[in-house]
Amino acid sequence: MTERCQGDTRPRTGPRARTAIVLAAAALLAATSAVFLPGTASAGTTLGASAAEKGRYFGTAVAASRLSDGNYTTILNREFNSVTPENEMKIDATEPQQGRFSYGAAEQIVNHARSRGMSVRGHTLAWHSQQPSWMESMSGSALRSAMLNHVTQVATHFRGQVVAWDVVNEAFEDGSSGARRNSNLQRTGNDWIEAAFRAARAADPGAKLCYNDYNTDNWTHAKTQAVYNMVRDFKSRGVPIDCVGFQSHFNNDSPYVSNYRTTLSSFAALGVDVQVTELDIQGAPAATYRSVVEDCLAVARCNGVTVWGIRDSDSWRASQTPLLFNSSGQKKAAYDAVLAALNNGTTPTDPPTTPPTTPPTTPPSGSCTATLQDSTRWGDRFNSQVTVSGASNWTVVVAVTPPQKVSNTWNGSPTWDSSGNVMTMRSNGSGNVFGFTTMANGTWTRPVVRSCTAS
Ligand code: 9MR
Repeated sequence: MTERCQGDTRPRTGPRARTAIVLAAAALLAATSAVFLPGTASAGTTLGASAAEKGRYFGTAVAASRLSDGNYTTILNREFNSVTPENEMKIDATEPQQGRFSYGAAEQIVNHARSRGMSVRGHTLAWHSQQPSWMESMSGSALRSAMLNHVTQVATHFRGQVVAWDVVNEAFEDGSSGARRNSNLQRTGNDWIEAAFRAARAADPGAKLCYNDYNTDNWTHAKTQAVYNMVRDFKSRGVPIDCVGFQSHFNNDSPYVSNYRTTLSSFAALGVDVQVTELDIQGAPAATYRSVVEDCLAVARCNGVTVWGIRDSDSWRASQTPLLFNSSGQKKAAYDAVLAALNNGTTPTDPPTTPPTTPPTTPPSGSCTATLQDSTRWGDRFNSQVTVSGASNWTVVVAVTPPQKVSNTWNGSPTWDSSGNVMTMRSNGSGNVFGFTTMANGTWTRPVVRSCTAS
């Protein structure tokens, strides 16, 4: 089904028109089910575009200091559609002195990402590590207040710009205890984690709020079970948690295990999204990278994968050469495996949903033509693809229906109006086809192309 921004496609009324509408609806169903078939979507050629076609993002950690490295930014801009500041949003970076906030390096990354249509994961608001010295030396109610103020200030500052926050990071012990990590934050009271989530929700109600940790990949491990029990408890008591991040730093001491998919799906079954947030694998074995991506694609609520750096030389574990690009920026075998996994990934089986219901509308004519096409659908979101003809330097305005939200875009540079419902997409040299993912939030109305103008 297509919707064009030129030509009269308004629905007619009356009995003949109703027959036409029934026939059109049947055609829509046929067309919609056709796009569900695995392999019918055109294969993407970059990690971000291929992940987006599966309704996911593919992200990387980014260091602000590397944005001046042309080799680095070329790969970043070409391959990724999500970024996580590697250190620039941590507590020591954003509040180096109590009450004095410093956002410059974080904003550099956020602006780089958002001006290119990439989404941003915020990392991290409350953590026992990388605390500024003033916080390290605090305790009790003063620390609790300082922590909550930090969460509030930082989440408010980046409100609307960060799609998901790692609200709390690494709050559980390693080993078999299943206990909370003994930290200055933990010693302020066991409810510090939920207090942080509530403060984050109040500060940025639109952001997804995640708990993030490492060594939580193996379903049988005590730490995994302890985090699972906390999330189940939070969900049962209405603590505002939306997602769980699995760092997934795999190495010989902490290897990938085949029950990883069980871990992801078990957490998802609690009613949270799951995300692979800091993936790197010692030696970058292609088969293991492929398995991780396949596991994510197999879980409907796994909405993205982030690798912890671009080139091996960018990694916090550079000597383990754990990433997808070598130190010269060339693609490794693991890159090919990930791309293949993204392109061959199957669409998860979700509850059946009804197709979009709005009849096509006639937008004002512009100096180019933009055709919107339905693409893959999931239980909570759907993709649309827009093909532009008549211009190479184009601007297309697309509107979604509240409470829908665009969560992801590819092959264009988007900006939004203040409501967040009207997206202006500009060509960015990636060709004349762009796409986006819409979170349905219960409304399956097809997005509307409002205009196409050439410049
Ligand atoms: O990659 C980060 C490295 O540059 C920092 O020196 C280090 C300091 O703690 O943090 C690294 O990122 C960590 C992330 O924030 C949380 N999970 C573990 C990551 C690797 O240590």
